[in-house]
Amino acid sequence: MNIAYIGLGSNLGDREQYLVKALERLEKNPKITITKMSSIYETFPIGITEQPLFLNMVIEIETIYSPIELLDLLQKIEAESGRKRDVKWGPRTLDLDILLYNQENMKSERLIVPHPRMQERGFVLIPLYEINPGLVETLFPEDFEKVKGQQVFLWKQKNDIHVAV
Ligand code: GSY
Repeated sequence: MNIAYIGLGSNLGDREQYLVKALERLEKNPKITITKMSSIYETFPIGITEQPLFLNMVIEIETIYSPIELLDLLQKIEAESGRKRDVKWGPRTLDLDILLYNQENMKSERLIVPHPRMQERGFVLIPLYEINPGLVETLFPEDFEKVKGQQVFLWKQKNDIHVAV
């Protein structure tokens, strides 16, 4: 069984519903089990800063999908949310990023793992720390100290997130 970490984000429309629907979609897939889920954080946009605030969270999954199969599924779920890939770094209904896949390093045109910018992003490292502090301390000790200063605010505790399965 493979262990992967996925970052979820939304900054358009009913942001929480986009995250919850994506969780439900993943949980219903027989080839995926969500094993850990962070709280939801409200975060200031990185990249294009003149856009709405994001909701972000991170999950750990077990899966028999290969990385590319998992990417295909995540892109399908993004498309189902109505996401359009027109503005790079721009607002989106749903963003699903593979952050880590086992301890693998891979680089192809479609996918780089570990995610190449994850260590600069408080909206990734802070929820990841919540679900696996040892992993963050081992892989990104100095980065984690730096991103703590970014504007990432607890928005909903994980126990209050209701996912229908
Ligand atoms: O790469 C994910 C999309 N994204 C985000 C995001 O999810 N959260 C925040 N805070 N800023 C972002 N900028 C981009 S692009």
